[in-house]
Amino acid sequence: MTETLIGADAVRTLFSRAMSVMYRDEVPAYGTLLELVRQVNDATLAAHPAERARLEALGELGRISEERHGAIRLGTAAELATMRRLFAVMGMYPVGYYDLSVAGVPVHSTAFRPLEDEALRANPFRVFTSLLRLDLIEDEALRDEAAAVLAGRQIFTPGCLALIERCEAQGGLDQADAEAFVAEALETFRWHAEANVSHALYRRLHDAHRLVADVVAFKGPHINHLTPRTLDIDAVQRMMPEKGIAPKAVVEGPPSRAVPILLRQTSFKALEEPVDFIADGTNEPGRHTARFGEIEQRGMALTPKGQALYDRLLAETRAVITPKPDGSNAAAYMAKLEEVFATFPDDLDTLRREGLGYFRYSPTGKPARAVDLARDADALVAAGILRADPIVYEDFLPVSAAGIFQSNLGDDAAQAFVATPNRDLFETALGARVIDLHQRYAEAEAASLARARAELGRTVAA
Ligand code: OOG
Ligand code: NI
Repeated sequence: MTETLIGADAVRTLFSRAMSVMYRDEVPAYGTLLELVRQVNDATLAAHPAERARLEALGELGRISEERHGAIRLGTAAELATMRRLFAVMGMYPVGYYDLSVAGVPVHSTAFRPLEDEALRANPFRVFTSLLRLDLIEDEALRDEAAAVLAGRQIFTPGCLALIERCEAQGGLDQADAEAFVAEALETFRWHAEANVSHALYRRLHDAHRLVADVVAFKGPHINHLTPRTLDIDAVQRMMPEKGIAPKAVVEGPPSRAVPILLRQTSFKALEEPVDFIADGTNEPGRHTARFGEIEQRGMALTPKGQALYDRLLAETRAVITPKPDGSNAAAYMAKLEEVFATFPDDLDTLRREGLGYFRYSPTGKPARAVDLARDADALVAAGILRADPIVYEDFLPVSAAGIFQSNLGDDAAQAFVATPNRDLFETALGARVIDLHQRYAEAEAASLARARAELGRTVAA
């Protein structure tokens, strides 16, 4: 029996491909974005043969333009707890806690993603998953009504729940079950044009916060965007209008640099879509704005020290200028961002020696002597005995996520909430602790160094 199980990485790949097909079908503009990304990636690879060779060596060339993440928003603790089990079937685990209340969005979030290098290499697909915080909505009557609507919905099919249980019981799924599981799971992430509430209730939810309406008014947590990887995010941002799609005002995250750090993201603005609201007798037509397409470009993961520097420089930039949703100060914002970030070291050597980024160490092949084994990593790199390659950031950035949320919730002024991170509440809902992201990178770095040293030890002895 067990030898027929196909492994979580394979299930995840079936899932991410099926989601892509479904979403292109649901949101045609997303298909246009994918085409543009492919075009820009091809042109970038043609212009940079060394980068092409590097990606080929990593085995990444074939799926360069495939989706790297998507996002959903859930309504209840029970939904989040079951979603954790659903993602575990695909080898995706909750990493990081993101409090978005600071940015005027009444949710807190995690990202379900693969953990191990090998799994990330096989398919890095992640899902940024937010849980609505009704506790941040002031109107108590509305809060109760919303909670009652959410309590009455079931976002998972019976077939999906049965296959999650089977996977948990036998430690995996075989090919046929995996295909059935993906088909059942898609039902949860599909768009439902029929709302779960009346138009009147939708409007009240919407007035409390657009996001509340997006979560409460529908039958399920429709996937609200997918995100392929681009090799040149500035080019895609520039070219979107030529393809008839409207980009958000600015690229989120750090500016363009010689050594990319963390994560840069941009999206096209969410589309207005027809919705049928519940009415006595007949349906009442209306509209809702939620779904969009995004692109991402990832760089090096930063240590807590590097992350603190990033946070400080971003805050410094935004204290002077914050991007306006209409794009009118976009160029001035990007110029200021570059100016302020000029103090962030931008070469691998300095980033490593100052402890700002995480690195993966490996022997260069240059023979080491017995005395070398006692030297620290920096000395071994300086001596040409070890090489240090940056570790890619696999997670998200709260300020960027808030920017993505805001630009896709309509461009009204951001609502203010008191910042009330509540990780305990989130973890109680999840039914598990979220994994510490810095710890993952630190462990990966330490493990690579231990392996590299062991290898040097063997060559010295030999
Ligand atoms: C999630 C927004 C966050 C990202 O890439 O930072 C996100 C949402 O809009 O639900 O996906
Ligand atoms: Ni996203």
